[in-house]
Amino acid sequence: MSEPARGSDRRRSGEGDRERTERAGLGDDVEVIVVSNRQPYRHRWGDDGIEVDRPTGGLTAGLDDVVRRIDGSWIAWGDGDADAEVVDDDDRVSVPPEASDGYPLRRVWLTGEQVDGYYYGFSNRVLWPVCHGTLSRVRSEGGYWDAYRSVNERFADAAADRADREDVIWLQDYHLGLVPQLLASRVPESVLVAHFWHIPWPDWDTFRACPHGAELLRGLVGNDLFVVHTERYRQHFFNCVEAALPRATVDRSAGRVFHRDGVTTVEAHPLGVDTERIPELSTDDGADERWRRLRAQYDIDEDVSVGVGVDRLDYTKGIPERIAAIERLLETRPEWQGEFTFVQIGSESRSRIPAYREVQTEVVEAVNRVNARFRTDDWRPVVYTTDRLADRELYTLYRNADLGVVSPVRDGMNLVAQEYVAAQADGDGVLVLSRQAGVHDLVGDDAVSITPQAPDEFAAALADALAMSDRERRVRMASLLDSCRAFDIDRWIDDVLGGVARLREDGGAGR
Ligand code: ADQ
Repeated sequence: MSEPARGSDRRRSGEGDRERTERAGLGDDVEVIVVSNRQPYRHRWGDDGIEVDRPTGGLTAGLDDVVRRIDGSWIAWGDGDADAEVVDDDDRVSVPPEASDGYPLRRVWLTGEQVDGYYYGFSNRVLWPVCHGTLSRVRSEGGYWDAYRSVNERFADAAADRADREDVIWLQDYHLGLVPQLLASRVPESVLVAHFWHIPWPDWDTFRACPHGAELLRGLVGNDLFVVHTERYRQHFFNCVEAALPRATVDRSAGRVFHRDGVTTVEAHPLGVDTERIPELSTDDGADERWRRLRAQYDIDEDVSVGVGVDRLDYTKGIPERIAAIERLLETRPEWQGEFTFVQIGSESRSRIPAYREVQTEVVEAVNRVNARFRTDDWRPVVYTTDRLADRELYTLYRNADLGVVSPVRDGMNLVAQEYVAAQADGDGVLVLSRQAGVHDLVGDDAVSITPQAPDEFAAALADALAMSDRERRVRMASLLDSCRAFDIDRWIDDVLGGVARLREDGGAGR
């Protein structure tokens, strides 16, 4: 498999469409190198040889398209069992597979022990629960931190190997918190380092429970630009830096942290979805037929109202709370029995961690309980599947669902809420949304707001949403659509890359 020329070689040959880097003001001689734990494409052995799949998640799909358009490159953990079969001598493969205008994906290999300590350990048993404020779930075993550090070194080496001149290294998420600091001694000062943190940044009173918290913060202030979803997270980050790094100074009006090794600019840019592509797919020629098939597959009667939830099976997503609220709705408002079906799509996630296996069991038990209580011969209140839906099917389901129910107990942003809104080409769906999701800051009370841990209030909100007049549905949805379009994925990319470009104009890296 041949790899496309490195950015600068392409630039010399005049190839490539650098529209977005140029638009952001980065110039056409800059390569954006995305670095993330999860890769956009994975090669696996299937029945007929090597197959390619795409991990679940809106972010990798959105960024993949961008990296392609800007002739960037990507570095990520090669976690597919056939990944090593398709790379070249430098561990790179061109993706998307078969595309003539692909970009290089460099795979970083990790041992089972590293994955246990870095991914299932420090990232997902320490940082994830700390940042979501679920401190009782934090488990810090010996070896987690060392594995996190050594894997971060592997990623920093891979990024440094690729970056030169004025390139931009764009790190994604909490798995790579030490990479920025580690890059300082590995890349020239002219290379800019930016980092997007996809999960909440908690207040200091929560973050101070984080083992190695100060070291993590020192890692992150190695960035030239650190970006979170919301202003609240940004203020929390400043509070944590002030409390944990006594020698750092925060200038809130300038949005900067000054520290021993330089300056870090901190910005808030909410991540959005592709508000053009989603309605296109939810209304294309095959959409009606797809909806008929989905209804048959999930046994949804033609006349019932439909609600939908789509989540990774994570304890932060509030899925058992959602099912409990549906149970309360059917109990207290029996007129909805036989008239409302809720479709819950869940995708398995991090199952090696006990808390994740527990939530999977809890969801199945809750669904069985509600169905056993209320189902009739020709109606089932909750349909539950762990199928992975293709985009067209997912968006068709959203479009035809009367309610989109998003009820995390804590969530950095939540793309499902925005996907549901974007798919409402008919303008008449209702979004029921937890106040504890970052996206609530964006759309506010145009959604029907709920607190997931309050089942009576949640059930009453579901009833209100189901009974809402057509006029009110349309007014609210129009406003929700405006918010999601204003903060779509293109805006996010322009804002983050624009932030990098402003730093460059101001004199380059802060390190
Ligand atoms: P997540 O918590 O993984 O990521 P979330 O915002 O909930 O992300 O989005 C999940 C994505 O996976 C959505 O695009 C959804 O459509 C898709 N998905 C899930 N199950 C699916 C299935 N079975 N079939 C098809 N698609 C499925 C983190 C943070 C979030 C933040 C995102 C982006 O936790 O708060 O919004 O990053 O920054």
